[in-house]
Amino acid sequence: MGRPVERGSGDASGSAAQPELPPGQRLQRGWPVTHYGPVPKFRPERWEFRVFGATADGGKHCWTHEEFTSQPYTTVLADLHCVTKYSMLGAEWGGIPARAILEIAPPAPQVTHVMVWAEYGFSSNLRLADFASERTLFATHKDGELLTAEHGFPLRLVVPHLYAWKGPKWVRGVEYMTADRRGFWEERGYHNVGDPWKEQRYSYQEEPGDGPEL
Ligand SMILES: Nc1nc2c(c(=O)[nH]1)N[C@H]1C(S)=C(S)[C@@H](COP(=O)(O)O)O[C@H]1N2
Ligand SMILES: [Mo]
Repeated sequence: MGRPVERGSGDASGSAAQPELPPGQRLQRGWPVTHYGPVPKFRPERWEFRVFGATADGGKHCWTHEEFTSQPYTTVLADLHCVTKYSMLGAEWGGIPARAILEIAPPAPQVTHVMVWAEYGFSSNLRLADFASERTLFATHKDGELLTAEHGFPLRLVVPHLYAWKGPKWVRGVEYMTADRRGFWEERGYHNVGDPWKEQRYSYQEEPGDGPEL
């Protein structure tokens, strides 16, 4: 689901291949900047990445910027779908897989969700399975280049199978949770799960089990 497919093949036969755009999305050329609030200034000496909450060992795990970014680097090819209806296709994101963090700082067995925290208290909640997807990445690069400040430098989360607001820019940590709680946009009318292929845009579309009561 949600993987980029080959484009421009001129195949108009109506095959059953996955369409390249989720329903209701239009193609965006270039890379716009979309976020709430100001762009934070990166101060390496004050930056740390924290994993806290219901960890397996009950403790907090912290990394400096240098420690975090010296972990094994991988790339993931993924599209970005903004809930405001544009999609940017075929970006190559580079960084550290979320799974690596789950391995180094494992969650307690009761953990079902995570809250991903960013600068200025921005947050987004994810089901543990979405966070643990092998394509979920803490990105430092796009198309081989370091992220720019407005696109989330030094670190942003990319969750390829969900709308882009599920991927905070300027990430600073992850909270392991034993129950679901809404993040910043999820508290403000956006869908708790946010699957673009199911067009889960707004919280009024939620079905029982999709999220905590509003
Ligand atoms: N910290 C933070 N991250 C954020 C947001 C935000 O408001 N704050 N907006 C999200 C939304 S709605 C989108 S579409 C993408 C946009 O990423 P871009 O500006 O790099 O295109 O960032 C996401 N990450
Ligand atoms: Mo967005």
